[in-house]
Amino acid sequence: MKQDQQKKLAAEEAVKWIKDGMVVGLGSGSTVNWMLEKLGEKVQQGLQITGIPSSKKTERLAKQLGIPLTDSSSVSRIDIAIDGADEVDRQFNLIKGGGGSLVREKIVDAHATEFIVIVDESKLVSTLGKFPLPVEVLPFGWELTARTIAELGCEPKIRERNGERFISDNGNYILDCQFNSIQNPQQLHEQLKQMTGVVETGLFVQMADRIIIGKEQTAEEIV
Ligand code: ABF
Repeated sequence: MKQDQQKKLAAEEAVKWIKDGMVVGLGSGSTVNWMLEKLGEKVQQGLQITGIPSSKKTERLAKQLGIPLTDSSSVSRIDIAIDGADEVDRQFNLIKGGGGSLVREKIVDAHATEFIVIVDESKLVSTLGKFPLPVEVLPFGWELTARTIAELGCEPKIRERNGERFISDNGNYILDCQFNSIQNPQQLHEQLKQMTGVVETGLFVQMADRIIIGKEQTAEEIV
């Protein structure tokens, strides 16, 4: 399948940036899963790294693949983080959080010396916002928080999975906020972050150092 092949190409290109001795932030999502497969092969061939998973799903898969792991409390640095995204623009802004792990992803990605994003070409957009922006909120008073967020011009929807309310790895809820077109990602992020009850937004504003896009036959960096 074309999209899967593109994800695989981007993922395998990103693994080339991982060197012996590195502490590696491991993102989440299907593109990252391809990266973990490749990284697992390199570890079997002798690559010495330590991974920090940004979600319980990633932790389970990394363990199955024999990737040595540690947790965030026992490292003083993250050399490189590799993560997926739901939308990327050419100004290196991202929407993330479709998988529900945006808070831990942002912690890992923000503290990495080098943050590399891997996506298939369907994720590249001229303006962020077609993908509903995930916002992690505290459960207490979430309806009031949602009402305040709606005043910014969206209709927040509480995320559910299999008819149940989605609970993040941090025990919070996620509101998916359809803005359609986000003209100023930094401003919107700041407006949301200062709202009582908001934990974090899925806007990763100019955090990425490299964005690798999987195409038909190759993987290319946005420049
Ligand atoms: C994760 O990767 C999430 O932030 C984002 O939603 C997801 C993208 O999923 P996929 O790689 O499966 O398209 O980092």
